Amino acid sequence: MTNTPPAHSFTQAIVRLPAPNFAQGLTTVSLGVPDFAQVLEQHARYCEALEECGLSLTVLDPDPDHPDSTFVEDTAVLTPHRAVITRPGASSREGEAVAMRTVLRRFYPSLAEITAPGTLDGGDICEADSCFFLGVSHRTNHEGARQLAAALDAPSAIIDIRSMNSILHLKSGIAAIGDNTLVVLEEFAGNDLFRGYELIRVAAHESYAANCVRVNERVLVPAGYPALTAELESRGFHPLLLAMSEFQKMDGGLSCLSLRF
Ligand code: CIR
Repeated sequence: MTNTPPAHSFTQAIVRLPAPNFAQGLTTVSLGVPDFAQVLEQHARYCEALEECGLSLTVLDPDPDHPDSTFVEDTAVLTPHRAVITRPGASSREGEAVAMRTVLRRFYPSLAEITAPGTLDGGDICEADSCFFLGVSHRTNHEGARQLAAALDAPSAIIDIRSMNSILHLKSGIAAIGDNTLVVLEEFAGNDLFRGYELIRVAAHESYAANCVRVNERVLVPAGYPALTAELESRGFHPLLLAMSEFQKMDGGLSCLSLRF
């Protein structure tokens, strides 16, 4: 039997530096135009935090042909044994996955790929302790989810978020933080799929913080969300707070800024 480490146990991460035209990426929110100097600062601090968590980073060059390309998580789904290159649901982002294929070949002997008519963004895939939750969204379709489920060869369940206008991806509203615990928006709390998990509910006014990320012994949490931070601490987790204001303006959260493996 293969000895599988916990889903939050990582040694490496891939990140991509933001391109100067970062503000020309896609967004559904009206929080203003990102300030590029702050974008770079917040990204640099994010990278430092991953290193503090014990990860070795592969830092990719900025790609101005793809202003959303710093959100690398959407281009692949990685487990210790498998790498699946996605086919992002936004056509402006398709080339990002093509570029990631070359990078991942350095780390994985073989790569699976989502193919047309499937579409899938990594942000829709949440690996919980014993199951992958596959979000069907305005980016990920049923065919993409079906192909991924087949490639992962692990238990999985679909969660359709297309009627939830408040989130772009499944992981904008759910985080699996290990120890059988999920951080969830209220809207998800009653879902039968989550019955066996400890749930930490995120209050509506802190909804952005639902996208937090367990990395080894720490949980990366966006700065400015004291209720969730205190709840995590009270349950024995160790939050590491990071300023995310400029990425939030482009619908990005903590998980999307890296591919961890
Ligand atoms: C997009 O709309 O595709 C980007 N501006 C944000 C992607 C965020 N990715 C993620 O949550 N996994």
